[in-house]
Amino acid sequence: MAPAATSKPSKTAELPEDPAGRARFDELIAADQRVEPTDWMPEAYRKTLVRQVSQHAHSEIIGMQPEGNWITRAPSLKRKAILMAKVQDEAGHGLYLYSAAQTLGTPREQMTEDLISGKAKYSSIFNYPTPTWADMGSIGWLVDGAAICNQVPLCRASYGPYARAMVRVCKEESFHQRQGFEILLHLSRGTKEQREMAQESVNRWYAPALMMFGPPDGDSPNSAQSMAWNIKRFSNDELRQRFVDMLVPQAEVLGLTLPDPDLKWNEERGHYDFGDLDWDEFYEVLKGRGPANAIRLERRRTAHEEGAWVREAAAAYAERRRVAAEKVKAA
Ligand code: FAQ
Repeated sequence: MAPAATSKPSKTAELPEDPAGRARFDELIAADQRVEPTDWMPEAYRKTLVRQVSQHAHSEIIGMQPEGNWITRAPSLKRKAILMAKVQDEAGHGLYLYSAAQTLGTPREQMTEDLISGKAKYSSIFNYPTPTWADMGSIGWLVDGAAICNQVPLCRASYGPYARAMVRVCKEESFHQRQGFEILLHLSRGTKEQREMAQESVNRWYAPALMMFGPPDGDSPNSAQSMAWNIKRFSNDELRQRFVDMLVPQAEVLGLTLPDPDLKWNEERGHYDFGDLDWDEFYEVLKGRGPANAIRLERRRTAHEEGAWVREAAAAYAERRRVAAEKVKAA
């Protein structure tokens, strides 16, 4: 079908090469400075950012579900209030990130459509179920912990709106990680059943949390270019190693075991060695065949449909204000 006569060209359509803009972009990257939305940027840079930032936003939004599942069942009023605040924070992170992605010219509606149609990716970790309260501890300690490791370097990402969003997100994730650690500490110092519940949960979340950093460097098609553009500052394996090194002493404080028989200090490397991960499982989850992929997407679709009236009401209100403001101007 021919496009409607009124349809505007997409803002993301290929921009013509601009030699002066290109030179300025190269200078900014070489000087490790920030690229801003009004700067000329290569289409491939824009596309990479839209890909990463929108996936990141989707992860925050889908990431509300595994914990949202426990809000009505939290073991005390205090725990419930903390969990609600945490889940709301994740919604906020999603919104900052969608806003950052929108500055690259991709409409929010498009990103939402890509998510609910199953076209877009979001973090593999949110396709695992949360059958026990201890999972709230593991998500905070391991999932937010991995998110912080990954995101602190992103505060220095070359694209300004993404980097600035990350600063606030990291502050909040840091609180999230501590509350998860505290839940596990409480359980591990509790009854035998509580200790067992904490250990069983860590056993399930440990390997998927390590996979959050993405495939091994040799199988990571995007890393080299993203690092050359100062979007990523460390490779997937470097960050994974940093995370494992951080977890081991924390697990000792918790009195819990990390489920990896190959985990051992390597004096020569000055790092912990750790066992291979099941990358077949990772790719299955990416293909939509993880334990909770279908449930997560179905829930998101339903929430989107049920929220249609809110979007319509907000748009109608904005239109009313616009008309009123125009009347005042004309008077
Ligand atoms: N899950 O070439 P690479 C959070 C894909 S937020 C799914 O290495 P790249 C907060 C990747 O997209 C967690 N897909 O890719 C929270 C690519 O596919 P594509 C989210 C993955 O971009 C806590 C392909 O594999 N954080 O947890 C994953 O250089 C608690 C090849 O990979 C971010 O998004 C994965 N784990 O590096 C919320 C951080 N890994 O796109 C609620 C920002 C890789 O070519 C509760 N993102 N893939 O089709 C990044 O740092 C990067 O994008 C990586 C992947 C490191 C995730």
